[in-house]
Amino acid sequence: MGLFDKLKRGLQKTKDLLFTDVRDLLKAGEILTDAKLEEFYGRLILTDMGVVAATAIREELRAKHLGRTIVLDELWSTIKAKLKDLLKGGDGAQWAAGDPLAPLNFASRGVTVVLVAGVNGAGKTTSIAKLANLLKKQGKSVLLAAGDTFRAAAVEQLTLWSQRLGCEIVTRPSGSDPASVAHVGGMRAVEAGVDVLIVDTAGRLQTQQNLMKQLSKIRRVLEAVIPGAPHEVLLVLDATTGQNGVSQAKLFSEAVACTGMILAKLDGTAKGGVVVAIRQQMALPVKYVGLGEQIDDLELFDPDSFVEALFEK
Ligand SMILES: Nc1nc2c(ncn2[C@@H]2O[C@H](COP(=O)(O)OP(=O)(O)O)[C@@H](O)[C@H]2O)c(=O)[nH]1
Ligand SMILES: [Mg+2]
Repeated sequence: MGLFDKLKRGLQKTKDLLFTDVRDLLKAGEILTDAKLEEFYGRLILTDMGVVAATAIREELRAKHLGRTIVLDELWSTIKAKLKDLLKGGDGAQWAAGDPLAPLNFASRGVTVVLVAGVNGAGKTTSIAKLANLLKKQGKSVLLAAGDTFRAAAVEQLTLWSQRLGCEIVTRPSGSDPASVAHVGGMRAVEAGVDVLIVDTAGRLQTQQNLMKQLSKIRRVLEAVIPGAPHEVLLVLDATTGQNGVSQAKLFSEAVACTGMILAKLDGTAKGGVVVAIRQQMALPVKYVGLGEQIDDLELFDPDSFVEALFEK
């Protein structure tokens, strides 16, 4: 299956929400009324794209099409253009769709360190496996560090992925200081001369403050071993939490300086519009989206492909 088809399939629930019965609402040949616009606005809101984005789309439709005969293709192209605008934002954080590693900031020389953070269950460990797979497919060697020592199962889970991927992993017994895992991981990465070290972290500790402290300690340790590290700090957000996830992510990124986001489980939600809300409400670019539980189910986030996939039948 091509990447675009995968994205389309991953967005199916969001597409269903947006377009089921929409042809009864917006019938070709009828006049576009205020009432129809309001109802369509309601659909947009349900996708969790946020009031600001949904209002911007409604107003664009109003300006261009209100009181006119509905031509569906024209409506869709107005919406698509506006959505692309909203997703691209002002900072030009977008990447050529062809290169899956384009969003990553690589070290100019030596080991590139990617630190992965996010709440428990967001999809961190799975996303790490997927990212390692992407990297390996592009010819990069990868070392994993099992920094979620809070739960024994987390270490086992990443170990299983490492075996499937055929890449080395650094672990410590559960309960160990995750900063020591980061330290050993950094040392081993340099010694082995790998291209990329990916460090997993815990998503839950006794308190949020403990968690944030732990993350900053891991950062400091990595930096001490490898100058300039971590080169990427990716925040993993669970798309199924929709708008709630955005506020959670804000808290997180205030505590640890993040460089980008992975939006996991986009396939499991009709709230795919949350990508737009994130773009509107956070300075952090969405770099990848998760579209399933398998190793190949991670895609670079590209606004144009995203919007086209959302509107393609
Ligand atoms: N459908 C779907 N499930 C996912 C995706 N990413 C992760 N998951 C599932 O979400 C659950 C939690 O993932 P995990 O990586 O363990 O989260 P962590 O606690 O943040 O490390 C697991 O059952 C994963 O298989 C995704 O993109 N799509
Ligand atoms: Mg995990």
